[in-house]
Parts: sequence; C-alpha cells; structure tokens
Amino acid sequence: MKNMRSYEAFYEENREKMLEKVNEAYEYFKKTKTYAFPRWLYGNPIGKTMTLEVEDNPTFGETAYIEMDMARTAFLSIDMQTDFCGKKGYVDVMGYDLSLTAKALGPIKNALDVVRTTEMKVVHTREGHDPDLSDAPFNKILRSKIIGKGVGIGETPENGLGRLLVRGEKNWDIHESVYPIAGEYVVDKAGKGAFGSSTLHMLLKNLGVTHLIISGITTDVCVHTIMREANDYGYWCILMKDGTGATDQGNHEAAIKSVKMQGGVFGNVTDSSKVIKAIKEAIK
Ligand code: C5J
Repeated sequence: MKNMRSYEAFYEENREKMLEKVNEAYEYFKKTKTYAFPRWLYGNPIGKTMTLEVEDNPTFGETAYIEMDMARTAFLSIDMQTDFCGKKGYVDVMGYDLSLTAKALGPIKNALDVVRTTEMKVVHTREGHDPDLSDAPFNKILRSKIIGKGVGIGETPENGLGRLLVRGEKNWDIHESVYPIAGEYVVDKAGKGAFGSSTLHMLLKNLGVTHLIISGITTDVCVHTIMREANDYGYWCILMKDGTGATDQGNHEAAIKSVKMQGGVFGNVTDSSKVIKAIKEAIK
C-alpha cells in the first residue's frame, strides 16, 4: 500500500497539468462554444485554421464549434465501394435498399470538391479480402452466404461484376463519382474497423493528423467502428452525417444519435453544408 501511494504521488504532477489544460479549455468553451485547437498539445497550427459548426452541445445549447488545423485534418471516405452502394455488389446481393447507402455519394462528392482545393488530406478506405480469402474469417463468409441465399463473400452473383468483397474485383472498387485522385491516400482493410486490420493509424500518424471529418458507408458498421477506434486513440472525430448511410434507416439514425451521447462519446456530428461553409470561410 505504501509503495502504491508513492506511485500515485509520482503521477500527480502530470494529472494536475492535464486537468489545468482541461479547465482552461472548459472556460474557453463556456465563453465561445468552441473546442479550440489544443496548441499546448499539438503546437501551433501549421496550416490555415478552420472552425466547423457541429450540431451537438449538450450543456450549453444546440450548437458548438471545433477549431482545426486544416493541414492536420483528414477527410475520411470510408468504403464507398460498389459492393456497398451499387448494383450486383455485396449489399445488393444481401437484398437491402441500395438508395439508403447510395445517398451518401452526393454529399461526399460535394464536400470532396471543396476539400480538394485545400491542404486537408483525403483518405479513402476499402473493405475487402485477398483473392484466396486467407484474411476472411470463416464465420463472416458463412453468414454472408446465408443472407445472400447461396452467394456470399468470394463468390460471383449471377450477371455480377466479380467476386463479392474480393480485392481487385470491379464491385470491390470505389464508386466512380467519389473515386480517389492523385495525391490522395487509399487504405485497404480486411475488417469493419481499420486500426487493427490496416495501416490507417500509421498513415494518420505519419501525416500528423489530429482531426478527422468522417464520411462513408455504412454508418452503423464500418463508419462507426472506425470512428470509435479513432476516438479511443485521441483523434477529434466529426461525423458528416449526410455523407453516410446504412442498410437500415433506424440503425443509421441510432448510430448518429449515439455519437452525441455523453457529451460526444464518439465525437461530434455535422453535415456537408457546414463542412463546405467552414472551408470556404477559412480559405477566402
Ligand atoms: C459492412 C461496411 N456494412 N463498410 N461494411 O459490412 O460498413
């Protein structure tokens, strides 16, 4: 017990420093409703700063703002692949209404048109498996075959574009309207998340990213898993809600709502018009 107490004292100084910074940020937030870019933690911004309106502010009203360093902000477009939003893809074969996921395409395209004029990083992810399926768990493949009425991951549906969720196939690739351009990053992942099954975290760290504007599909599965992972690692996560979509509308809405619980348990929520407005104000 005695030793444990001395360890506690050893840690106390760091704890007090952190709580002092939290208190400063809290006082600033009360006055401005803004989560200021934490210069004490990351240093001064290296790019232009941008202030993005978010819709959730549980204690002080409906609206809050997040200040971010555009050079250290990444726009994430998660799994905008034909397999998740196009005909003869994985979601189509499972029998879901494609319009629920395809509706994310327009807002993402609109946001990308503006993001691409800035120093923000653009990162696309793709869910998929090696052609030999060595990185696909048996239970995932089996479940997909059952819901696909005999056609699952690794197989080609009748008149299909290629093998479902298999790297290199046409259906696995990113939808042409939000296709990556030169200078953007593409990360392949075998899982729903990306921090355990891809190089996403390494890439974001290497790029010095602190803030993420997150879009993609599906809201309740890959988008939420990645947002939760990123949030745990300390990234400031902002979900661009109209640039997302799920196979079930109820799950989509619940996923957005759950981000906002507990004062932003997984981050904050905004939409593409607010993202575009914030960027335009920052670069004018
Ligand atoms: C799913 C994804 N829903 N990208 N994948 O299986 O969300």
